[in-house]
Amino acid sequence: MAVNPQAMRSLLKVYFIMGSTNCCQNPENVLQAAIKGGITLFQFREKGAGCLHGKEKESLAKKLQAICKQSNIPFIVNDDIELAVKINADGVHIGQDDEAADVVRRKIGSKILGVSVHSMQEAETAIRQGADYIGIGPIYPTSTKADAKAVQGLTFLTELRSADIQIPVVGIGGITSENASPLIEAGADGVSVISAISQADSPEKAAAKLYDSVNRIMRNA
Ligand code: TZP
Ligand code: MG
Repeated sequence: MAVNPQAMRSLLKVYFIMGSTNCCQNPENVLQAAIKGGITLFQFREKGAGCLHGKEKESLAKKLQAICKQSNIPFIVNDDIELAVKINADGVHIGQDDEAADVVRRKIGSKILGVSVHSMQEAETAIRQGADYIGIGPIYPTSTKADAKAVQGLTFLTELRSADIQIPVVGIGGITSENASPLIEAGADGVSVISAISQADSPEKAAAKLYDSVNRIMRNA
């Protein structure tokens, strides 16, 4: 763990994830609007059919990183540890098919490390190996990730919190401002979304609505 858990929890509130293939408009404009709307963390996830590679990927990463920097929004890179280190990103997010979390931790030093997990055992391993937060999902049905695992609803999140696992947790998959509240009530520290913001007519309004729905529950907690 490299980041103070309380600071990590507030960064996870509205965690926007996106790459060029998720946007119907210019990704830079989408990110700028999302930041205006109140996102708290950003992950560059350049994946899927038609995604950018090599220099083009790096160039988009740097542009989005610069936008985040202007607003003090930490910039996380999905999977590509080499890119994250090269451009000095604020962190990386890895899945179970990537390198082990302890290997990644050694490569990135004190940068933020997020790990996707789908079971108690994966969660315990991620924690032991130095994750700052874990991502769980898909919570609801999603069409954004073709190879997403089975929808888990709130079952796994509830199991984690009942076992008194305190690591910062963010949910992912099919989350919108309409269905975000139960997740926070069940113990998630925030929501991560792709399409709810990237495909919205107004990414700014979509981000603001998500922020409101998360914050409303947190104030009552
Ligand atoms: N991992 C599990 S579901 C998912 C990822 C990356 C996609 C989430 O996208 P959306 O559009 O917010 O459902
Ligand atoms: Mg991955």
